[in-house]
Order: sequence, then C-alpha cells, then structure tokens
Amino acid sequence: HVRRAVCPGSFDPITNGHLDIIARASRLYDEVYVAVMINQSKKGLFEIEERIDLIRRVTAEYGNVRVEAFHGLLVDFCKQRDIPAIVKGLRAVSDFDYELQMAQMNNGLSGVETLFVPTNPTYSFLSSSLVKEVAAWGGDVAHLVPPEVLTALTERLRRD
Ligand code: COD
Repeated sequence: HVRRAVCPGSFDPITNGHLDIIARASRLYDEVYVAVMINQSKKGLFEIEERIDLIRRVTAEYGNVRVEAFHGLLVDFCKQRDIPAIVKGLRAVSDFDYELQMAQMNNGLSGVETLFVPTNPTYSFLSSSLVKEVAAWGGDVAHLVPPEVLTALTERLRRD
C-alpha cells in the first residue's frame, strides 16, 4: 500500500530548513503532503495561496509532494487523507518541549505518529520569522531560502 506522511507548518515563507525536511521525507515515503496551516488570528507576510504556490514551485522536482492548505486540527487533515505519520524537523532542544507535547496530543487524539528528523546543522538557527526580520532590514538571506522565495520576499518588502 501507499505510504503517506505530512509535513505541517505555517511556511510564511518556506525556508531551506523546511525544504530540507520535506526533501528527506519525500525519500522515505511514497507520498508527502505539505499542509499549510490557515491561521485567521495571525496574518502572515504572505497570503496562503502565495505560500502554497512557492512551496509547489520549490518541491516540484521531488515528484511525490502535494501541497494543500488546512484549517482546524492536523489530525483531521490526516484522517481525511489516510495519513498515519507526521514528519517534523527538530532544530534544537528548545523545539523539543512543545513538539513532544503536540506529538503526544496528536497521538492521543487519533493514533497518528510523529517522526522527528534532526535538522541539517547548516539550518539549525533558521526560522521564517528571522528570515523576514533580516530581509526587512536589508540583510542578505540568499543562502537561507530558495531563489523563488528570495524574489518573492524582495518584491513584497519593496512594496510595503
Ligand atoms: N530546520 C528543520 N525544520 C524546520 C526548520 C529548520 N530550520 N524550521 C522549521 N522546521 C520544521 C519544524 O518541524 C516545524 O514544526 C515545521 O517545519 C513548520 O515550521 P513553521 O514555523 O512554518 O510552522 P509552525 O511551527 O507555525 O507550525 C505549527 C503547526 C501548524 C504544525 C501546528 O500549530 C499545528 O499542527 N496546528 C494545527 C492545529 C492543531 O492540530 N493543533 C493541535 C496540536 S496538538
């Protein structure tokens, strides 16, 4: 049968750290869903559709990655698509407390498993919010995001 997993997140925008985890998941599973969380209370820099479009472009080469928006519980997204596994990157011990809580809650809710992939040390300090902050002040983030994202960031920040 088809082995499926999901990489969930906000992806505002996708960074090389996210992409590294998605690429590694795509080698371990037949189908990988990237689930982009819709959060009405927290407006991001990029609209959901822009985030999805960027993720689709930078993951197209993997061939087995599908990108979808979701709202509500991640476990419901998984149930509806028959996905038994969540794949998450762990950057540092500081990520671990909250990730462990979510993994245990999600497992208790529906039996879904969470698998943690240790971040490539090149990206262990990397987050979407730091990328946005550095880029907003004119810092160079070319080595931290895919070229498509760099272009989108530069255009967006010029407009604001
Ligand atoms: N290197 C490796 N991995 C990374 C890096 C990096 N530099 N940066 C991020 N990641 C990975 C992490 O695994 C992270 O969890 C994931 O990418 C997404 O990161 P973000 O910052 O885009 O997304 P978050 O942290 O805002 O996403 C949180 C979720 C959407 C996963 C979570 O809030 C959720 O599941 N929400 C749905 C509602 C729900 O089910 N709630 C109950 C939870 S128990």
